[in-house]
Amino acid sequence: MFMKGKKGVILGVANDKSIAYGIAKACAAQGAQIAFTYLNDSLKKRVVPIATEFGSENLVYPCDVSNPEEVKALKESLEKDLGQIDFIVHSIAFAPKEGLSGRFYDISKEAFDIAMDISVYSLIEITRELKPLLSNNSSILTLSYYGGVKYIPNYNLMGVAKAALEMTTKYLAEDLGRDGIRVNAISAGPIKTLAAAGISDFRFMLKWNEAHSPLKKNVTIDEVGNSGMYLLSDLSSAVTGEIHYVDSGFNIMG
Ligand code: 0WD
Repeated sequence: MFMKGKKGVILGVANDKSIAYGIAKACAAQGAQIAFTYLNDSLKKRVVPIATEFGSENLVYPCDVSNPEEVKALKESLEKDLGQIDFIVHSIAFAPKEGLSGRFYDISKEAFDIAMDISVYSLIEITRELKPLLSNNSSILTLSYYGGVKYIPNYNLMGVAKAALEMTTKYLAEDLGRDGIRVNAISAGPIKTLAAAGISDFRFMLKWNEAHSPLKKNVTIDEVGNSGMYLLSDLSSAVTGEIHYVDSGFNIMG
């Protein structure tokens, strides 16, 4: 029971295919108490049964990270219902469709701002707003992708956002280390989720990764979940500022 006695919040469950769901499953199996958030009312219908599955039916809150009031309200609710927390999972990203295909130089400032706000700035904002609740032995985890390091066809605007997210992880790790807060990212291999459906030719990405990774397979949300649990637990107590690849080894290939 590596998460026994730990309480935390997971942002970014859209359904039971979400990476955040895999992380919740692994943490709950190790004894964690988990609060969940949902983006809007249509996702609420999906998230409430998932929270119930983990005994968290009374710990489900709205939080659209592009709305600072909802982030502040989340802090108030968590404080009231959980008090101190030990972990945060930020499993959120969004880019307008125009940023995920076509010519890169065509990206509008509006699309750029939206992608950076929801996929990057939200990690800073969530961290700042929830920091008063974090214990001095706590862990924050976000999700990245290799398209933030190397060119990946069609990943375009999200690639730029993931590069910024990875550096945000490192600067936050330095800043919060003195408070006993660790900040890490998992760079996951491609997985068929709602968010992935927005990326053109995603099926080709899956096939390519399977064929060209050392393990010759794609990764599952359970595998990302287990690695996430490690980074959220005391098993990784000396690990911070790390971008941990869970990608069947794809990133080492030339
Ligand atoms: O191949 C993949 N699926 C990979 C995903 C490989 C590597 C990394 N990732 C990343 C994504 O970029 C994202 O950061 O993992 C994270 C989770 O993505 P996911 O599990 O693949 O996708 P999904 O199940 O769709 O969850 C992402 C959720 C949203 O879902 P939808 O599909 O409704 O956009 O992010 C949430 C929302 O629930 N989200 C927001 N939450 C709060 N406020 C917002 C927002 N403004 N926008 C999106």
